[in-house]
Amino acid sequence: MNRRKFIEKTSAAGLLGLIGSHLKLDAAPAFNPGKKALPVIISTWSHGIPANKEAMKVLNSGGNVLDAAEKGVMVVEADPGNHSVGIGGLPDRDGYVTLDASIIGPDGNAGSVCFLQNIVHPVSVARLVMEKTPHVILAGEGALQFAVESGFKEQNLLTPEAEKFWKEWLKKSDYDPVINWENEPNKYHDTIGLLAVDKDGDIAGACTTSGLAFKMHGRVGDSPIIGAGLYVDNDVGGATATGMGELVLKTLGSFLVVELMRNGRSPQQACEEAVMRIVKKDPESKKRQVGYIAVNKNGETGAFSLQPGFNYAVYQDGENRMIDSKSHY
Ligand code: SD4
Repeated sequence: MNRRKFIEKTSAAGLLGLIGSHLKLDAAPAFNPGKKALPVIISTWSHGIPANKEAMKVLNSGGNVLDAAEKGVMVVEADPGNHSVGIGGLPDRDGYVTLDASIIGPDGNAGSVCFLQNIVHPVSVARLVMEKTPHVILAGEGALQFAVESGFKEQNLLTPEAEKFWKEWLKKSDYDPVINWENEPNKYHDTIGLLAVDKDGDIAGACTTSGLAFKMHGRVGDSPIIGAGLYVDNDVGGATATGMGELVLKTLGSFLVVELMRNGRSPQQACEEAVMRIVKKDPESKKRQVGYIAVNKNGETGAFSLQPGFNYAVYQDGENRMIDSKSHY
């Protein structure tokens, strides 16, 4: 064996050994379809309550889990009083409302749109990208063109109230996303990410947002990036993220959470470990917020955030309720 071949062989073997010892790739959690925990819907922030309600209604009326995820988040997209998703979302620093959304079904198919303007329901455009095109992501003008060709109506998404917030912000134009802007009533950013598991343990997820308020024109966050803001593997579970998308993007957070569950972590442990990855790698973590929620195929749920103040809604066993997430700092 020449030297090069030897190095190739030994490094491949080393790599396999490493994978073997650290990642049990097929170790999905045991699935018990009889369990009372199913169906379950989990979603981010208090707008999760009406979203969960709609998603559960879809499941209870015989709809499939993908419809449940889409219809659930559409409630929030259509609410002009919500300034972080769909119509009424806060604009970028130049005054444009630009939306990001993604969706993943139990078959592992995924679709997303980013930097999309003038369409109230980006999640439904993302679903059509998934179902009607050979692609996963459409962006900007092309996404809008596809939406219009598919029958979506264009509409101005900048409501007078959102415009007022923007004009207020323009006075200082100081862009530094601070922790838990989310909690100021009627302001700023809270993405809706929703995960649904039906009674058979099939999983779908959706995530939709106007992104960070007053972001740079053209900025795309984590929410439309499969594996960052949203990930589902029907053998294991699903995860979705909210908060400062840049920190989620750099650690591919939702994919990480799902892979950790695949390797035996509970949803709670997986969310905690993914947040700790950010803490370890990113000095920004001290000043920013990120929250993850997760569910596994058995209907167990979990959540964790960098900072206090993150909450989420869980609809399970007949009850739709808010839970305060634990946090690192
Ligand atoms: C983003 N993750 O665009 C989104 C914003 C968000 O709660 O989740 N806010 O970075």
